Amino acid sequence: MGVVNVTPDSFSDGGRSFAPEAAVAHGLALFEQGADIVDVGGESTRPGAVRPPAEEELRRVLPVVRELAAAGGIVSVDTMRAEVAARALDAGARLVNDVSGGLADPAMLPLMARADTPYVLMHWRGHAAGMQANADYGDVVSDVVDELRLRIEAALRAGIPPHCLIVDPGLGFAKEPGHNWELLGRLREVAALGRPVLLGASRKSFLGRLLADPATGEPRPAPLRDAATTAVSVLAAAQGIWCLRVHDVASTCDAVRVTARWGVEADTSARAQLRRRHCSPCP
Ligand code: PMM
Repeated sequence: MGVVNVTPDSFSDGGRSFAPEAAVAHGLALFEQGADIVDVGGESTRPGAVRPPAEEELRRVLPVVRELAAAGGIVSVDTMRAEVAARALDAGARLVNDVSGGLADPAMLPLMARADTPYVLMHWRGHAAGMQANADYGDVVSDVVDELRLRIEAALRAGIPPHCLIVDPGLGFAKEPGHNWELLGRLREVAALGRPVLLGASRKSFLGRLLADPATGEPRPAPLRDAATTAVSVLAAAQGIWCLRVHDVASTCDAVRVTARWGVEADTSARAQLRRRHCSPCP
């Protein structure tokens, strides 16, 4: 899954795709590089970010979703708002990536029950403005898995078919670096929820901290974290993670192909799995 952030303030790509034409061109390039899915988002979720109004989010994402879907690719919309998800689905999106796991907007789960479309439930403990204050865990992996299980149950109660549900441990969302590493080291416990797992480690600050300049202690800047992201992609693919959400699609595609050829259980085609597990029973 390649990332297109149609935001002026994303930490990872600094607003490079803020203009719709630039965002569309970037999304097409990601498909060209091998992305099975392109994820279009209009709200920055970096720690401390202020939410745009819904109208602004719609203005950012809809033209980009429409054009990328018209070009024939599988487009995902990264939104916590049911209204944005509904309009994006009408514009051709085929997957909804909700970083709040249905918690931010009470209309989201009922919408997804009607839509019968793949839906990513991410582990979430509050909006970006204050989320790092919620990075308080006993055992982070058990806590995240328990909280994700509650979200799966809520989604099923709302009528979302089980085959549409994908889970994500939400690296960097109300997590300190050590929490992210613990989750990565124990991904199999997340996979044991029995749903496909999506992982978003790309360029995140825990990688920047790991790679900090030894002289100054300054974290490695976001655009220089792609090799580390690729390493995460290899290790995650080797554990059968269903989908990797990344900025540098080309290097992750290569990494996943090497992992698969090595003989571990990676599946190089998220598209095939998406069809098999989700899209074929969904309209
Ligand atoms: N991370 C970001 C945004 N959306 N969606 C999912 N499912 N998982 C993530 O980890 C995730 C996400 C923030 O990163 P960005 O600014 O690079 O988009």
